[in-house]
Amino acid sequence: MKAVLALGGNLGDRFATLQGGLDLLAAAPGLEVTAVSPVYETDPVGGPEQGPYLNAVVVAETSLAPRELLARAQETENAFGRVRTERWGARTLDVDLIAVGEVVSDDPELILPHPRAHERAFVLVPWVQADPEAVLAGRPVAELLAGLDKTGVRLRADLVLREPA
Ligand code: PH2
Ligand code: MG
Ligand code: MG
Repeated sequence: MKAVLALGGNLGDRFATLQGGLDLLAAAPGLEVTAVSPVYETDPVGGPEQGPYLNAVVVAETSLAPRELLARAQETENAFGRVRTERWGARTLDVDLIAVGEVVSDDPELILPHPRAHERAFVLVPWVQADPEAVLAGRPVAELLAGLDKTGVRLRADLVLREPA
């Protein structure tokens, strides 16, 4: 199945953390990274006053079940010192599952597709760069993006993630 993961963080060495998170995810058995988006610097959406994020999207081919993927994502966050305090607060690394194949889940621990992805330019802008054909819940991501404000999402062409071997 194809899995789409969104990475973001706004504390510490943000770019090193994104690269480290990507490398750690890619090291998981049963997950092969097939595309990595450019890196974007993004204004924080929601939550308390906080600094700008770096965001990127990773597309992978996986044989892992959604629950196992979620566990890998959370281990990766923990490995980079993620501390959960306030909802939508500042963090070193956030790894969100955006979509896993065509799986639809309303389990409160893992809602798929991600319930807010369709309205988040900081997810959809990098995603469509990694996969121009991307579809979210039956709608082309490029089309979803046409209706969103993208002013808070800026390409950081100077920061390029290395695709894991
Ligand atoms: N993540 C959030 C809340 N707000 N804003 C930006 N720009 N990027 C994020 O990754 C982000 C956010 C909760 O996960
Ligand atoms: Mg998130
Ligand atoms: Mg998260």
